[in-house]
Amino acid sequence: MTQSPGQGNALDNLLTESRTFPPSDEFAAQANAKPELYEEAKADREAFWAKQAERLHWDTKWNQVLDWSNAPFAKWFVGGKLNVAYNCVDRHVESGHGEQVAIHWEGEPGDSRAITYAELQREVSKAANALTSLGIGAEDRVAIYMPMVPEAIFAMLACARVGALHNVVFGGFSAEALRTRIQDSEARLVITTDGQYRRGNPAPLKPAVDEAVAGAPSVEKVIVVKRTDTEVAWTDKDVWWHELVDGQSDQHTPEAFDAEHPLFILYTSGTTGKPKGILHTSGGYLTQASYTHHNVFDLKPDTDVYWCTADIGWVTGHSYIVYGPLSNRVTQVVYEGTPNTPHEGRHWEIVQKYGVSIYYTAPTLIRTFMKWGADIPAKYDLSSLRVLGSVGEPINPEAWIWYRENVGGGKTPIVDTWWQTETGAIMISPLPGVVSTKPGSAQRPLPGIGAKVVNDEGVEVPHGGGGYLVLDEPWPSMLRGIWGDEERYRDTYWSRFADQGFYFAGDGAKYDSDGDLWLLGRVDDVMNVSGHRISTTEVESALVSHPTVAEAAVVGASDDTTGQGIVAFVILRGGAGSDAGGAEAIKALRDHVAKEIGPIAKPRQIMVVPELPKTRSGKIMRRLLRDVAENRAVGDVTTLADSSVMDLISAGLQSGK
Ligand code: 6R9
Repeated sequence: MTQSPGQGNALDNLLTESRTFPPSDEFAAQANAKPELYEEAKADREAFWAKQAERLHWDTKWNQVLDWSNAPFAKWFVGGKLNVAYNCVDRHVESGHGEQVAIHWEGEPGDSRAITYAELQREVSKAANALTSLGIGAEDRVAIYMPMVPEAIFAMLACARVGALHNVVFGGFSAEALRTRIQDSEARLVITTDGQYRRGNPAPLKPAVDEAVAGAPSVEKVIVVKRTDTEVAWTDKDVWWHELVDGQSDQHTPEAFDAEHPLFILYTSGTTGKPKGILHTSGGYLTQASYTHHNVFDLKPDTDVYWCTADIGWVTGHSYIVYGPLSNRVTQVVYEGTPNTPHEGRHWEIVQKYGVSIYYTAPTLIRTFMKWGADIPAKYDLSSLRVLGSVGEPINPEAWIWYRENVGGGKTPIVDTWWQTETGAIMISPLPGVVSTKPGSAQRPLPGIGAKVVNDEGVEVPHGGGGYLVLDEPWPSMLRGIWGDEERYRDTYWSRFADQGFYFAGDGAKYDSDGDLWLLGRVDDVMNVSGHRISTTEVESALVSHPTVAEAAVVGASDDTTGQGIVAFVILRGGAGSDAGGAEAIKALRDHVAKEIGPIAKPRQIMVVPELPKTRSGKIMRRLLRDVAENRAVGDVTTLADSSVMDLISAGLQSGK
């Protein structure tokens, strides 16, 4: 492995975790998931997935479950036709649930809106008609750059309805990051808002779109939702959402598309500076999103209130706010803002207000709640909660136990769900009511999914040993490629274990002696900061694009709250003034990274150094820099071209330069 696991040695020690929490008889008796699912899937995987696909409404049934003849390009439910938006909205209205609340939307300033399935159907239909009026149809790309407002969900579903691909870009990304994503996907339309609420204040959003669109000639129109009512500059491409959409007919007949019709592109960091446009399609993706949401969260559509705290800018928002939950006729909370606005009990206040019963969040937030103190959740009535979920990075057992005790009242199952933008839906997770949960372990591949831990040669590692996580069977919601880059798709995921035909996930993993799976963090140059994937190269390119920087090396160092924190080592250009490396210069660099990528990529720490440790072939030895960043004794330096470099670096840091 080229990189040690995200949580360093801590996780190794915790692998001896032996506490387990069996489901109560009461929970098991009512659980959606039954133990037989594992057997059923093992007996006939394709028949199993075909049965799961029956959860959806198909206009035309498929004639082949899986076509893997052109591997690694899969086709699932070949010949089938469906409309994804119809499955998430209309069919629930048609089955008599039009008055059920689909979305309890909670704005950061305290405004709220309850949207029923009937209303959702009208809003999505109007938005779909608006897209059609702009000439947007099947196969067109639409970039969505919005905060968590209901229109963002309407927009995604409207795209799905007319067969256009959405490319949602997280609202925290910079203009530059937005521009490259618009350009790579050649989006014809951008949907955005005037501004967004962040930590109690309105912040402008549209200026970033203006800047991005100025450098992205494919964009013909920009639809702007009025959210904060901040004044915005106006160009002749711009049109207000309320002027374009509100007057449209609320009737729209959905068209059935092929099961393999592309649904969306979502960019994620890889090991190079250029983000990858992960492509997902319709039938297989929706099948697995729906199946996993039903079984992993045990959703009961008539009684549960579900809340996934992700942003729609990430894959978790796509699969577990929009497609999985809505296909299952969820009633869910969607919250616009930050967890400590206006106070640190905001999430628990919302749980109490809506009677949330299923809550799905990220370890980084759980650790933040821990820091804020157990007395905060203790002030609220959280007795409605019955299932808790975790996603985005390994959850350390302490955080897991804290979550169960202080949020779950010491009784709720916790589902630690491993998956990726590329896998489209959950792959590894305990099934609540079936599996005895174990703090810190994602435990086992879901029924229908195959996962192995292998060594460099692709040979399975015996239980107890660490290795690479691979997926050894195609799955319905797997990515269908990287937008516009077939070679990169093969190289990144399928070349490492080409002989075995395994998908290489990029994570280290280990099965313990009980056969439970532990995820040990990335094994490539991808960092995981608060559950967000950021590549070291991306941050390095941003740093060296600043005029004062000659060279930069970036590592992810263990961080108690964010999992990993970004630590940058920079060599400044000779000409940089005498205060080089001073607080101001460093602030300028951090701001520069925020401008190039987004605030989430701001280094936690920037160290100015005279040299970087390199091998004779010129490769930066990040392992040694990580030792420095994590305050450890520096490891083996014998492969360095100049072994005195590490002394220079350490001496410079100690003297405070
Ligand atoms: C859904 C999502 C994927 C990477 C993945 C892994 C890490 C996600 C995890 C987990 C340990 C879990 N990851 N869930 N690691 N336990 N339950 O996060 O997608 O943003 O693409 O990140 O996140 O390293 O490879 P994405």
